[in-house]
Amino acid sequence: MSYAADVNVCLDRILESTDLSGLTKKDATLFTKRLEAHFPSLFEKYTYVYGHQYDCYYHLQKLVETLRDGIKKRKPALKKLDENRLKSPLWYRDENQVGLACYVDLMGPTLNDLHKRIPYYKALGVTYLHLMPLYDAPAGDSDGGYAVSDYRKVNPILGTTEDLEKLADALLKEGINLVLDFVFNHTSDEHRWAKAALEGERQYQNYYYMYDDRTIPDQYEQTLREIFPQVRRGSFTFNEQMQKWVWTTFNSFQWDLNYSNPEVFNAITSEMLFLANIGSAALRLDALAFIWKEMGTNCENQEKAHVLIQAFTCCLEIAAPAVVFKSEAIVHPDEVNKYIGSEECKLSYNPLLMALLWNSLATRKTRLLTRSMQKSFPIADDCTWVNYVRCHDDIGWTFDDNVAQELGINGHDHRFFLNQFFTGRFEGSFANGVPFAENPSNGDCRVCGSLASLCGLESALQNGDSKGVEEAVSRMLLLYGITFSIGGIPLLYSSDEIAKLNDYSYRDDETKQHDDRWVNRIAVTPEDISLAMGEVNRELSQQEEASVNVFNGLQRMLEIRKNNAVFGKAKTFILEASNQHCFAFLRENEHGEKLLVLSNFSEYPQQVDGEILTTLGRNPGEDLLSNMHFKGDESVITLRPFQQLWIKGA
Ligand code: OTU
Repeated sequence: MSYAADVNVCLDRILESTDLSGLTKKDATLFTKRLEAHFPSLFEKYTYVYGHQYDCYYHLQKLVETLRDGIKKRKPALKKLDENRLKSPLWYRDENQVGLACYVDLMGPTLNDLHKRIPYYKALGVTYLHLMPLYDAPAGDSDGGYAVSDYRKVNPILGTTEDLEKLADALLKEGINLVLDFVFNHTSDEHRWAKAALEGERQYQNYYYMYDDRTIPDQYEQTLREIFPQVRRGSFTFNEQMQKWVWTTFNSFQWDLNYSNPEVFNAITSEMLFLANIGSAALRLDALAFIWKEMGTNCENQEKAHVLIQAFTCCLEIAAPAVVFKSEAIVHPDEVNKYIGSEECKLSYNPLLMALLWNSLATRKTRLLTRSMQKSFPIADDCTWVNYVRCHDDIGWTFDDNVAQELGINGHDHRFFLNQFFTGRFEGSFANGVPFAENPSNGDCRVCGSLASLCGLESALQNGDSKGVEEAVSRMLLLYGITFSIGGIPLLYSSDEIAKLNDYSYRDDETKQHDDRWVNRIAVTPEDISLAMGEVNRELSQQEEASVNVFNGLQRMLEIRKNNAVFGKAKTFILEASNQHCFAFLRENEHGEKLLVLSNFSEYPQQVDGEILTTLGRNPGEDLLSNMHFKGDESVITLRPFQQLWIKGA
């Protein structure tokens, strides 16, 4: 019997014994149709990972029931959205898209308060709102919400699940998509599965990785990387109550889920569909690189991690096709790209661009940025980057050492330099960053800090250096300007859009002081918002003025982006700028529209050979940012310090 026939027989059998009587006739038809289309692929992935287990088909049957329940609970409005998205699936490549990531408590403080912030989101043109993890979590330290105790319950401090659904509806009416975290590599040690495990229930102990002694943990640890070495060495935590070692890649209270157990896959799928059914347009796959463990490897980016994510994608396609995955793989660039694809994650953070934008600010050079983007920026046409400059985490220097080597840069030494530079230890540095996760064994570290503080605003204000303030503002606009124009969804990180400085108050908070990432998790108050929206009529301080200038600058650029299709579905070609301080790329869409972006990363004027204008064809047009016109016969183009040009072909 052929393989295809096998799958069909399997589906027929499953359907025979699946009760669809709880579904409306329409839903039952829809469900069967979608299963016919996507079950073969789901079957292939699922049996690839679990096929050797005697009860694989039992779990597959259960999974189909979970998907059925997902469809059953999906609201009519979301089913309508499914239909529309299936008709025009590439919404995320639109020039209209602008993202914002924020913490509910730091901008609310509750979900209900966020309704009042919608005008602010609209002023920035936000269409994609990522609310940082808002689920029930342990009191005190919960890794900023990334230790989830209940996926179906909103943290009571922030509101209720009904509040969240109401907000999702209100946002959708304003054309803003809600994006939620799917923290599926681990749960908190207070999740009901963990609690049952603590009570000694074998079934739930098998939801996690648990060992009676150090034999196996020691073997694994020979090849594992330590993620938070400043708080806890190694990747396992001894639990007194169970007398077992538990796998905890991150903090001791975050227990890694055991995906070699199909029951875990099914259970978490049910949680995932709950989040999809709240009305989220995209799910951020937190720490997805870690979900599969393989002895003798670093247990990151394993093949079966990919297969599992593909299986989850099949589940979405069957039960909630409007929802797409966003990959959060902050790993080697080649590995980042492997998560991107229509069968896996349609969206992905772009950590390489992020890290190298900072690198170019520090070195004033663009060779590594140019070479790396030439190699890694191209991805499938039906997928997109989410381009960001800062986020709630630290900055890790995730460039490819081989690419650096080709340019004569030693990766290890260069990372050391970048850490020194951004923590302000390097003489002449403008940055006020804070070291994070310093590894006592090898001296490795990463860097935290707000956009403004890392761009030099903090030190310039302290020194009363107005030129420094101006430069800091220009740096911020330069970095964001590239994320707005290079191709993908630009993602603002809330509080950076108004250039807020590092917030050191976490050092007085016992639950936060050990985790320096809190320095860049900063409140945006109603006063900040009034200031940004131009509602404050008094003389502004130097800092307030910088804040307004950044906000206005970003707003203007985003407006231009929205009004020019070439920022949306268009190819990106990374060019050689003929000046080591400048970065250049060309966008071109299927209608022949072109845009040439030129950026100067140094504090001195720089010239680029006018030849580059020929990439725009015969009639180079005007710079959309300054309205300066180009004839095309210019022998050089001069850029002011930190200037960026968006030259649109005529
Ligand atoms: C993510 O980051 C979150 O963004 C963090 O805030 C969480 O603490 C963590 O997961 C655990 O939930 O190690 O330093 O891609 O770089 O997933 C941040 C690999 C992290 C990791 C990333 C992780």
